[in-house]
Amino acid sequence: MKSWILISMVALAGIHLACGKDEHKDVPITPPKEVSFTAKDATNALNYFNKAYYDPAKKLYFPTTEKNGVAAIWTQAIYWDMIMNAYLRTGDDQWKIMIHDVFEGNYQHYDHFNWENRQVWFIHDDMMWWIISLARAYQITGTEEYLNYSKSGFERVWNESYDAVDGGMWWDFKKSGKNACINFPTVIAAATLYNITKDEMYLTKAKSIFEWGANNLYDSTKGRVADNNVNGNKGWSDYTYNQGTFIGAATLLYKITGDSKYLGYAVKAADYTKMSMCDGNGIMPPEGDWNEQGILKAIFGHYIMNLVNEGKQDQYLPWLRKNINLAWGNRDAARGITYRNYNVTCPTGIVQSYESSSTVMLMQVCPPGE
Ligand code: 7K2
Repeated sequence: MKSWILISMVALAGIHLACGKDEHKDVPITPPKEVSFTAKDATNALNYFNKAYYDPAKKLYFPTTEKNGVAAIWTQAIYWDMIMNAYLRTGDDQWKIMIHDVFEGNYQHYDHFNWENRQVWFIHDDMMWWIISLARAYQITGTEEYLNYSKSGFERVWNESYDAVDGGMWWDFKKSGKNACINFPTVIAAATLYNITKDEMYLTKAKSIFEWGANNLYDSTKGRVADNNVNGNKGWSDYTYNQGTFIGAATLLYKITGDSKYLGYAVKAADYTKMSMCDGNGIMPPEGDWNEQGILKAIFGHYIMNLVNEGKQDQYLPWLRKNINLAWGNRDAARGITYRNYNVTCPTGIVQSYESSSTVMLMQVCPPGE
């Protein structure tokens, strides 16, 4: 009898252990889908992102959760923006320290921002993302060194990429096309440098490239931004970051000039993104796992919030919060990281930092609902 009880207990314990194990494997712990993110969540999201993707020794971000190698050069600038936005949101000195750390890591890794190094820099837009972020880092921290690199970088890119005959900026060193990803970031960089220096040369350049872009990379009836212009032909691929930089460029020019035509451009492009690029529920597109496309919505998020704040267009807030709440609710429960497709639970395996970045950025810039 006693041995029967003992055997039964061992067997039951075995079943219990097995069940516990299987339960864990077969029924993934999913966080509630319907969430309403808070300011604390915004900080947690960035901490989880940094835990998964930041290398505190090298002060650089990794491309994936495998923690090998270094994330693409231009994406480090966007992650830097994310830290700056966390600092602006919270005023917490830990993020200010990290602003300087991330600069240091990239400075060491990318040949001290030597803009002439053609191994480090092989395409104009990679440089322009950094030029924007360096100017912003100066605005936030007052560190002259950042401004100096931003100004020298702008001069370097302008001298080679601007087409003095037909207007606009060439995207690659071979001058094969004029893409949105160099043109509207150039406007943002020039307008930001104008705001800092009040040097009219920057404003003239910002207006000239915006105008060229509005004529050659844009459908004004729809508010749709073309991805590129090759030999005068507009390439119509929709990307959230192109809508975002167009919106950011127009918003900056609106603030500087007070000309409402720029605000009109920004609103039209924001409406196109919301009405024509999202699914039936207003959820933004998942954009691919190549070319670091997971980060594109982070860029969009940053600039649409400029339109909300600087252009006083808070009609976009419920839509942005809906996207954040879905993506945050669908985060990976164990690691706290989010995914580029907001409609599905974040995969439990290898995930790219790009794919995890957009919700984190959105949470730093978009205020939580009531
Ligand atoms: O075709 C270009 C660009 O026009 C397009 O938007 C993207 C789509 O692909 C390539 S460039 C890929 C990245 C390279 N470095 C910096 C980014 O601006 C750019 O997206 O994926």
